[in-house]
Amino acid sequence: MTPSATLLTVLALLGSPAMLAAPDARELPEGPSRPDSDILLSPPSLANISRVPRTVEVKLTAAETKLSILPGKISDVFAYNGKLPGPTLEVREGDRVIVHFTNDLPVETTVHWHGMHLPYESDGSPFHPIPPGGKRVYTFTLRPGSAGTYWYHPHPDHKTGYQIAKGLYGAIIVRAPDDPLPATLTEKLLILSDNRFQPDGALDFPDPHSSEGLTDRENGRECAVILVNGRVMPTIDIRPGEVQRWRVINASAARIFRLAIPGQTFVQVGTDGGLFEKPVEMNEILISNSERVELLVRGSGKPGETTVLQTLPYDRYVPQTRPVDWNKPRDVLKLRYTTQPPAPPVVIPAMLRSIPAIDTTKATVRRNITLSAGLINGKTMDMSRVDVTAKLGATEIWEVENIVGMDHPFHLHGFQFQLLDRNGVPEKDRRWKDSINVPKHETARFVVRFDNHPGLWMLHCHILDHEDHGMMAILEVK
Ligand SMILES: [Cu+2]
Repeated sequence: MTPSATLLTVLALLGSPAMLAAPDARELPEGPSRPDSDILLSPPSLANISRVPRTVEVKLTAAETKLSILPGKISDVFAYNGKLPGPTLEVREGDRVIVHFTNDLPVETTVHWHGMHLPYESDGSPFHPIPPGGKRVYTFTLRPGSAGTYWYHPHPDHKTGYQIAKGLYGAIIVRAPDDPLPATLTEKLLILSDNRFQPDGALDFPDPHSSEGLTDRENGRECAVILVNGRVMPTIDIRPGEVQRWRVINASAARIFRLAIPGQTFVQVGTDGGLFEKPVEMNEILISNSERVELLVRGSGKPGETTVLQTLPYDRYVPQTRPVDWNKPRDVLKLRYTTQPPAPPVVIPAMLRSIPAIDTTKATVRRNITLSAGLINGKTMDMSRVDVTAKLGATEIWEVENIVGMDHPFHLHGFQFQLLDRNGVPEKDRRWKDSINVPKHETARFVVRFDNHPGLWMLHCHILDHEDHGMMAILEVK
């Protein structure tokens, strides 16, 4: 493609040339009088203690602590290294990662590296619980092409939802040596979640037999207070004309976010397993539980104006337990346009990278995975039962069918896959995914290659209450 063709495509995506802009290479200075208590803060990065080249060695401890989530209130939480969200694991393709994990919680836990292609022993699945006071070393190497946004969270049997709700979740950012997006773009990490509080600030977990508890069991624990990086309604400053790169993670137990900024579009550039081949302009972004998206957000407002990032109504529910206010948009964060002069234009490449197709003609097995109310293929999870056996090296096509009237976000551990079609309608673009929403009464088909890493891998619904009640099965690759 010629350079002018590239530029034209970008203009078509992003609007008029005047609206294309990037910030200065440096972070914008904070004004001395600005109250920054409501500014979106990124979690700190984990410190690398290794001196070996291409090795990232970090220490991670889960422990009870007290933190303020609601302004003026203190909550008893679980936190990684005392932070909520936990510190970000920032690594590069090709790096060897060594995590020295300590469980200082009063309960058993694990750390699952969501979306990572890694050895079975380092997956942090329920097969490798760490008792209170216990330690475990997780090791894995990031393969070429894996740059993207991932996350880590506990995955103990039956207790994942509780431990994530208590505060255990953090981001993983894998960087590429040849990232095609301009390095000058201001990058923001947005870890979306929600929670429920008692008047004194304590986290609220209802009696499972109460009506609220039974609704949580059905819908998943969807909560009224929406959090971004553990804070309520933070502010992102954006310079008029600036283009920011947002990495967004849905870490909530059950809330599906349908993100929109009134009157403007996003340019989506990536998802679970990294960048798309080509940017796609989107009016809104649906991000189900455990999915990630990478977005370019353009500062299209005037100096001094504000707007909001919203989550629009999305009906994932059965009618009986649909929340009364489900059809109301909710504000997620405030976007505030600075009074600086407009940022100079920036060009976004029309082609981001090439994603090699998994060859579907090599598929030797076709499987049907049926999702129903709390069940996968009609069964609840049994740790001593292997549900699906796949040959190491095999290419398989999986058809995941949701036969009930509620959405179920489906996640496969250990292996990124490529979605082929939904309800028989082919996917237009090739993308690496580890989690997909399967809406009520819909079917999604994907191709996956079990190219490496024999072992026992989980496949499950990522509504955490469903998962914890057994909506999970075991794949053995051998
Ligand atoms: Cu489910």
